[in-house]
Amino acid sequence: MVKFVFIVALVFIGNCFAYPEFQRFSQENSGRPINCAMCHVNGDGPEGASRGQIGSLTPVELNRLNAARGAFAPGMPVESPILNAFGNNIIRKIGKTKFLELRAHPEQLAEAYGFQSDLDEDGIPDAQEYLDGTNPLNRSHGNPWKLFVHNLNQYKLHIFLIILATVAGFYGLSNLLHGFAIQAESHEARN
Ligand SMILES: [Ca+2]
Repeated sequence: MVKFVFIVALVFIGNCFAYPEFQRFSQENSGRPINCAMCHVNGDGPEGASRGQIGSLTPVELNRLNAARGAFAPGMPVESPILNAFGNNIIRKIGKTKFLELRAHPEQLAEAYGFQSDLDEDGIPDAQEYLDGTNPLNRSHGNPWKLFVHNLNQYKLHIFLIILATVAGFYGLSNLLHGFAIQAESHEARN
């Protein structure tokens, strides 16, 4: 019996409450370890009494939780206190009904959510971060190449100015040295 409980506990450790399908998909698709913090406030999921978990909610927050749980259609105001900005956005955009349907097809969540929203403004859409297994709320967490390209685009004016200043610096220095050489030559010629 103890062994059985232990095995069951092992199976459920790391799963996010009732919807582990999305976590599992993101993890398998990306090869990265995903914890519940991709969509929830608390990295250990919503069950418990810590911050962002059901046991810690005030009556006002419980009302918000119930309202979010009843947001079956897309476009409803959703502010669940156990979900983070990405989690709330998912329910807001596609509605709870569609979300529950997608449990059987977690690979379709990105398409249903759309690729317009980029909550952490790192240039990688939230939906892509779900597929890549990176944190959609952490702008320094993303596919390194995509982050590099985004930063390059964002700072291209700075980079251009640095190159310009460097080239101008070398040009000025070589002209200065050239000027010294002419002066030295004419001084030698006079003597
Ligand atoms: Ca992003």
